[in-house]
Order: sequence, then C-alpha cells, then structure tokens
Amino acid sequence: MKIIATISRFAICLLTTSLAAGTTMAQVPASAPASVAQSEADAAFARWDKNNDKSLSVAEFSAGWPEIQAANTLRTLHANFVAKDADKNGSLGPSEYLRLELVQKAGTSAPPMATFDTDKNQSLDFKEYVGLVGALVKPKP
Ligand SMILES: [Ca+2]
Ligand SMILES: [Ca+2]
Ligand SMILES: [Ca+2]
Repeated sequence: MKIIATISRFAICLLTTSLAAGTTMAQVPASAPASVAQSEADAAFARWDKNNDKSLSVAEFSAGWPEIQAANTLRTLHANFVAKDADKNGSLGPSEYLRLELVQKAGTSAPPMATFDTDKNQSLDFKEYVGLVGALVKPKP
C-alpha cells in the first residue's frame, strides 16, 4: 500500500496544482508556491484516506478517482474555453459562440446562446460555458 500512497499523493499534488491554476485563472501567478499545492494534496489525501491509516487502499483510491477525472475534465474544458475566446476578454461573445464545435455540430438544432447566458450579459463566462457543454455533450454509451 505504500507505493499506492506515494503515487496517489503525487497525482493529487499535480491535480490540485493544475486545478487551482485552471479555475482561478489570472488571479494567481502561474506557479503557485509548492507549499500551497502540498497542503492541498495533503487535504485531498486525508479526505480519501477514510480509515486514517496514512495509506490509500485500492478501495479508497477507487472512491477518490472520479474526483481526479472530474478535475481533468474541468481542466480540459477550461483549455477549450480559453482557446475559443478569440478576443481574449475572458468570455465568449455571440460570434465566438457560433464558432464553437458543439454549436456547429448541432447545426440548426443548436440552442440560442441566451439559453446558457444565465446572467444575460450577452456573453458566456466559463461557468456558463460548462453548462453549455453539459447540455450539448451527449453522454457516451
Ligand atoms: Ca486508508
Ligand atoms: Ca471573447
Ligand atoms: Ca453571461
């Protein structure tokens, strides 16, 4: 179990670092202090280590795995969002919306941007974009 604990600690550390960089965007320097990532990793590890024996069993690791996947998904989504934000103003305007792959694929059945623009400011911020992807991406069979 020692090996699993070491690997997953490393994975969590990578994960929390990238997640923090992805979700808080420009507000933090790209390289957060290692100690911050470390304490986040410790917190995640402690959360997953249900019986507090300082190692993650296969069952504990499996239970925490969806969290890693969710974070990876979020990181990918954020990278896509940034890539689609052609004028780099931090949100997707109507023309950027129409260029989204998901919207183009949906063609005439694509919902108007307003469907996802929950605060009605004529553009989609990252949170609204996540809602769009959630609505338009069909779950894999
Ligand atoms: Ca444990
Ligand atoms: Ca934009
Ligand atoms: Ca909006």
